[in-house]
Amino acid sequence: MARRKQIYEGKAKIIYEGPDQTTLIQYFKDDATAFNAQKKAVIAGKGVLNNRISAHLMTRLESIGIPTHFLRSVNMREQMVRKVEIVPIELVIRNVAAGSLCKRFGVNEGTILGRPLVEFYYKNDALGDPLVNEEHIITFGWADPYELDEMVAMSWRINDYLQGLFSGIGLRLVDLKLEFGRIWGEHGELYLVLADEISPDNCRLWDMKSGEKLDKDRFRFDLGDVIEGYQYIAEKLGLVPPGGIINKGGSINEQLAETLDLIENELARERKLKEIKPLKPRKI
Ligand code: ADP
Ligand code: AIR
Ligand code: ASP
Repeated sequence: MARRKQIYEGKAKIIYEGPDQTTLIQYFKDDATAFNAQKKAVIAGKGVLNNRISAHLMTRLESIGIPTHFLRSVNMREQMVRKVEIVPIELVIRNVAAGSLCKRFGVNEGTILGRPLVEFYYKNDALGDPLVNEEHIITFGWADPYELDEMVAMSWRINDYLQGLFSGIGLRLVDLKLEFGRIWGEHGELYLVLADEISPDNCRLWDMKSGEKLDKDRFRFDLGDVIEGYQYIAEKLGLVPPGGIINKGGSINEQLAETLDLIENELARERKLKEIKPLKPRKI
């Protein structure tokens, strides 16, 4: 097989060129980082689970009309996505107080927020992804007002839908981080799509009954059983059989992991991949 060109290596994923100019391959690594990469580890099997979870959630979001970059699963660690120009904003939407919100404002962890709280962070590792507001975003040209409105509207829908989806399987969606990207159509029209990933690396999920944390906070705060938390989420979503695909000690049942991707691709084929609803033309 011809060697693929690596375009970028990030903290959790590697991006390779795709089969054509408009696509990329996202490879999900087992690497985990936290606190702006000050804390690092390898969590065996994390990439496989995040690839599966993100493919599934993106597919579900497409089914309710949210345009995403996801095209199809390739293998247990890789998925084909549309190449986008990433909007350099990390949009965080919170339902329950946790993490940096508690630290910054002295709110008790677990406080239910009266309404989902949207925050923006400037995606810049060197600056530690600082919290910013709409004025910063517009003034510095990271996104225009129209794009910002569209991203916020999409985030509310995504959050509402995922909150319902997770509560149906006994999990509380505490918060999640979203990234969006731009694609230009044949006639120069702009499309905004959900990009990157949705996985326990970038959302918080607590068991509704026990309150147990199941996401990357297990790694951030040394709670132990990190992969077990991710696997539990995948199991609840029906993506891995009971007992999971990752055994104690981190060995992956590779055969099982590969066949699971075939199922996801059947789902992807059912979707009309080209159907992205055009946005209104931008005013220049
Ligand atoms: P980081 O860059 O923060 O270390 P990752 O390791 O997850 O993060 O690397 C994936 C990178 O690819 C991220 O910077 C993300 O913004 C970018 N990305 C995600 N989806 C796409 C896409 N469809 N097209 C182009 N870039 C993307
Ligand atoms: N997040 C933010 N930057 C990187 C990530 N992964 C996610 C966290 C959490 C939410 O955004 O995983 O789900 C809010 O994070 P914090 O640290 O601001 O409370
Ligand atoms: N992924 C980011 C980092 O490596 C933030 C985090 O998840 O805590 O620092």
